[in-house]
Amino acid sequence: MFKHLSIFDPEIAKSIEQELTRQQQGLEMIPSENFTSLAVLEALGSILTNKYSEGYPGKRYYGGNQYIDQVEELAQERAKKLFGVDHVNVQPYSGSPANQAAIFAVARPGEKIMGMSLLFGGHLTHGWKVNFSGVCYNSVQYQTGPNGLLDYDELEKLVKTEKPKVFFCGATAYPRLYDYPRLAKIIHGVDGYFIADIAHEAGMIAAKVILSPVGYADIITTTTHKSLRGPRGAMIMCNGLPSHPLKPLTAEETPRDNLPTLIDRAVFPGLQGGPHNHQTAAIAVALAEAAKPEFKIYAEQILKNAKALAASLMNEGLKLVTDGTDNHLMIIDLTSLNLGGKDGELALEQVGITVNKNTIPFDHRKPFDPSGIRLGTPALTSRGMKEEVMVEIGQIISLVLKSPTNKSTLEKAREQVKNLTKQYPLYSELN
Ligand code: DSN
Repeated sequence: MFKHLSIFDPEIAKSIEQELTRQQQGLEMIPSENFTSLAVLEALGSILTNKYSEGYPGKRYYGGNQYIDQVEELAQERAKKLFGVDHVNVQPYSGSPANQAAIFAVARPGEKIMGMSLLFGGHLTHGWKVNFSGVCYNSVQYQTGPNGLLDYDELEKLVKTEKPKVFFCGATAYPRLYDYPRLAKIIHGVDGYFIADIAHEAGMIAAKVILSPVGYADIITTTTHKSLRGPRGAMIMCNGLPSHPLKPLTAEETPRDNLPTLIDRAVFPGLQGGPHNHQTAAIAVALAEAAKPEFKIYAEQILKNAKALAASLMNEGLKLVTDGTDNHLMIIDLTSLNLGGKDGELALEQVGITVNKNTIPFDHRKPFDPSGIRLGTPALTSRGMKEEVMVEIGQIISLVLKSPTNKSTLEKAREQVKNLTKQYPLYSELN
């Protein structure tokens, strides 16, 4: 697979080759993972990694950036068109730095931020106590109701009482869609900034198969490597036009009218140094792919597959948090199987199905061995799998979770997984 690497560093080459085989011969069901195209991989592995370019197109602190400017401008323009926003910053190294920059753009350390608790499906960077967002800011966390659903009336009461400067919606483990218009009304009612973190749903939003927060949220953050199917990376989007990103606002310029400038300044020089230009190029390629009609079909199929998988798991008698899904992911509640998430994850891994253990709402177990399993369909859909395969996978998962130590069940399941992966080959060009 590698002409140079296998000679210079056979150990690393071997690990990459082993990981390729693992991806090819298993079912990748972690809902935040996906398989990029070879075009994205080529841009990511390019010589653009060699260049420093602190600043923004046309305003760099280093010489020799004429081609880097072209790349970054293409990425910006493609993202603006795809998501229908006025301004995009494509430089955040990944989702966590993007969220850090989004908060830093509008709130000073010590000010109040609000986000969904990690234990209820929220993200670390939305104010969790050990993360910078919970340590450096005054964080108030919200949670779902006992049924796993957001209770918008309760949320409204909490926002009115707490009056956060920044409110995050978006999660890593919430299987339903968000009511962005209602959230905007609630948060703007207390003059807060509404940040929508669409990392998980970005592909479906880009393809316009689910509601977009554009026009409701003040700031939108996203990673680029989940359902959007690009390289690891992130973007921050908003409306309005930047003045000069590297100069402070004048006394007449209000923050709310200058979000593009504040965001750009928060990313660089606020938090980051030189952008990762190889990553920016790969993001640009992924954005071009996401603008194609085929991508809309892909995004629709992710949702159809998730519905089919959820129905299959429930038909087999498994309990799902919120009893189903509206997006690309679902969480199996293992409580009635008398099985922990850690052992469930391990049993599935043994048969070639990769998922992750996850807390369920009001979980009585510890986060490192919680009561749930989180799984989703973006990566399987990239392999071309459709609803009938999801039904079969749901049956396999159910059998394994019901008999996680039964050797013959596991062997049979491993065979079925192998057969499926042979029918839907992945990255054959790389072998
Ligand atoms: N780690 C990501 C996920 O798995 O959802 C979120 O950042």
